[in-house]
Amino acid sequence: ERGPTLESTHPLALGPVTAPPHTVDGFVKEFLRELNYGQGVPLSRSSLNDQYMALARTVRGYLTARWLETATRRRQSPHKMVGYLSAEYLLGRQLDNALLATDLSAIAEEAMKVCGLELDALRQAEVEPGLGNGGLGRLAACFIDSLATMDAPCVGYGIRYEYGIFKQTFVDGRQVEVPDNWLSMGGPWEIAHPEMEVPVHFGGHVERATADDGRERCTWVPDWSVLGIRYNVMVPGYQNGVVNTLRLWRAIATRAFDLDIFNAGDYASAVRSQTVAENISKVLYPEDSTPQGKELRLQQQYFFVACSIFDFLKHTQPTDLDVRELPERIIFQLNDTHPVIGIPELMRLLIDDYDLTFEEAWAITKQCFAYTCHTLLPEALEVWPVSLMERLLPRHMEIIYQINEVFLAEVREQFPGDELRVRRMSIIGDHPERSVRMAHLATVASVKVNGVAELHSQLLRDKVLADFSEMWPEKFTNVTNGVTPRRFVRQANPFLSKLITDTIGVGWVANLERVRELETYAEDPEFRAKFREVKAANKTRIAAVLERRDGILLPEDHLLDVMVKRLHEYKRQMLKLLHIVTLYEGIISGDLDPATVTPRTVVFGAKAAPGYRMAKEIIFLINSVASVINNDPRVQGKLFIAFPANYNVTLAERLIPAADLSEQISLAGKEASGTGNMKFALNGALTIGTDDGANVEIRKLVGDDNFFLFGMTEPEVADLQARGYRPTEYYESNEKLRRAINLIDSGHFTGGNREAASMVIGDLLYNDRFLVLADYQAYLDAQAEVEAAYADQEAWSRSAILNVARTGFFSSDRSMRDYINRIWHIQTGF
Ligand code: 4GP
Repeated sequence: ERGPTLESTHPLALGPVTAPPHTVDGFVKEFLRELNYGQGVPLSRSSLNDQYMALARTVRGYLTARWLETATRRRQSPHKMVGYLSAEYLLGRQLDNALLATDLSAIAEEAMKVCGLELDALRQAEVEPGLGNGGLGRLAACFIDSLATMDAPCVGYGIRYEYGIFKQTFVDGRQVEVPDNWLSMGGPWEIAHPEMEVPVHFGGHVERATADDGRERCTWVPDWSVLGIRYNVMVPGYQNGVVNTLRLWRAIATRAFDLDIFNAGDYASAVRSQTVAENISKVLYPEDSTPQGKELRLQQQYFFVACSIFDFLKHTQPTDLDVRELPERIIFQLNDTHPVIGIPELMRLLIDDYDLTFEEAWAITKQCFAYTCHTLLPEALEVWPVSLMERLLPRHMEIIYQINEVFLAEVREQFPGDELRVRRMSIIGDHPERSVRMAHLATVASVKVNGVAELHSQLLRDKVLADFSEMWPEKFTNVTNGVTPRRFVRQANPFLSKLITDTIGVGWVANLERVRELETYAEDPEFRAKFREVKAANKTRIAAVLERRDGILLPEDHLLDVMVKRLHEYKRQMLKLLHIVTLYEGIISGDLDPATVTPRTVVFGAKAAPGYRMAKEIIFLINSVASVINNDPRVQGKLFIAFPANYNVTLAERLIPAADLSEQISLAGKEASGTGNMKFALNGALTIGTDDGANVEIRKLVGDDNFFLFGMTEPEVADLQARGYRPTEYYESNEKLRRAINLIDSGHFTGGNREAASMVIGDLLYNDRFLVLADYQAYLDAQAEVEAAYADQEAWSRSAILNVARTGFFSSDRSMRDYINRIWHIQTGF
């Protein structure tokens, strides 16, 4: 970064000061200093929040020294870097991760003891920054963790939402959303730079004039603006001394803007304009996989990419940067279509500010972006009405038209006479209204387009973006998702981590493929016994967490069957619920001898988008079924359902290590990848799953014997739908299914109120877009296999160990290596 140059020759002015000493004494001193001078309280009068803030700041101090070093080193030797553009980062708690990265956990624990405090209590005081919805946001957080661990030059760019993903509560079994004011207690992990403001403009019109050289020049005359304020969050690598940056933008009103109105004497309006500006970074849209096309959302998207690109060009690069060299300096990775407006933004800057021709700018821009798609649902591909785009970003709309013109000329040249194809591929769609198809724009402008699991990438090529892959086959590639082993094994599962380290040494944390060395231990009865002890300890731990957090009393010694993910019809929580109701109905009707039933606790965790009616009805139904089953003495000791509210990263970290069975039961061809599936397997749960997303790769790696596969394949699904799917046929021909559905429909779970489940049941019987009924019997059969397998604990443990040993592939370090080698072509470790 450029900043003022100081003349001082004092050695401390020249470079970063060294980190405080890695000793208990050193840590205590730093901690007390933060408490006294930072929080302004003596230890004896400090609150829990004071102590947490001081502890966080202490750890941040250790990070800062490394952060400055990393930045200095990168500045001295500028190489091509990655700008990871993502509207979401679902970070989870920071403290533990920072302690692990700096190898300070033991020291901090000791130091807190010296101060009469308990590290664990302070850990609990942290509010997790939920700046994301689900898979896509959590993936971004895993990726930046891995990039730091690999010492890769990367800045993550995003939005500093004042309110993250809502807090879910249940009132009479129904989801009620509460705002997530995560910053209310102070944000110790960020460093604000209010002086680094970036102007971002909206609205207005475009003026054109012919310059002396005969070329037309455009000037965008916007009619309102906001400022982007920079917040830096440190992203530590794992015990390698590297700290990268996550740069989040907050919107505030421009001072000039306020002043004009204020001078005109309208104080109220001046304040109102401030509100309009600040709304932009106020709240995360709580949609997952389904964009809802709100104007504020487009404002957010443009706001953060405009800030980020400006920041890169004006602050990260040397002043004499020749923009023609941009492709050697930067690759912007588009995390889904949310940041795609960055493409016309870079074009605009190159043409209007750097005075390049359209052709020159296009040649550069096309080398500076790569696009990751995260979906297969056609309705999830973002489109923006042309009318909105023209009103909010008139210059960008013109540029998009120009890009489209050049692109469609290319299509016509390659496929002469095929106007249908031209219409299909156009960046501008006509139905139901004229709109910009962001996925098309992204594909046209990117060096590479990738899906997030093999099957997903294949379906992108064959279906969603088939015309594009025909035109540019080499543009399409796959990078299978991954998860960070630091957070999701090392931190989340200390018992398993210790067992692994005791067995194969420490190297696995930064080189997860090494867990393969555990494979031979699957045959060792002593190791298996230890492995079971780990699982049991994790179950005890989650029981304590759920009791404290939700007042839920988990039964002991049950098979722990877990389905945690966003609530979506395609993910088929209803299939899981039908299985539960079938077991229950079997027992109470006397058809099923309870003695033959494996005692099972099913844990659900799921938020529904607040506007997603059906998803909210399903949540209500799950809660209704849970309250009846949990209170019915006939199934006591056999069946229990827990649905803790507000599933988040923190809960995931406790729950996943305890699970025996991982539910990954989406309709084949709908789940792009899934990443929860990877976390479960790595923590020794067995998967019951369809041939969908990354399940396919998990099964290939762990082996058929260690995975419960069921359900239709994607081609079978397509075939059934083409033939005409009639769910009632399944209802009529399958007695168990009929009885389960009838029991729900009778009002048994809803206090006799039949209406209460009618929306869900009606949809299952007469629509069932995601073929729940068609896969029901196969799912029951697979669950019977689960029970049989679980009865042999030795064999089960063997399979669970093999799941851990064979899934090292799913480290996000490997995903990052794939991006680096095949998409970004950047160097690490310089
Ligand atoms: C999710 C996909 O649904 C999930 O399959 C995938 O694993 C994840 O992205 C990361 O690639 N999509 C979203 C979203 O979270 O908001 O579209």
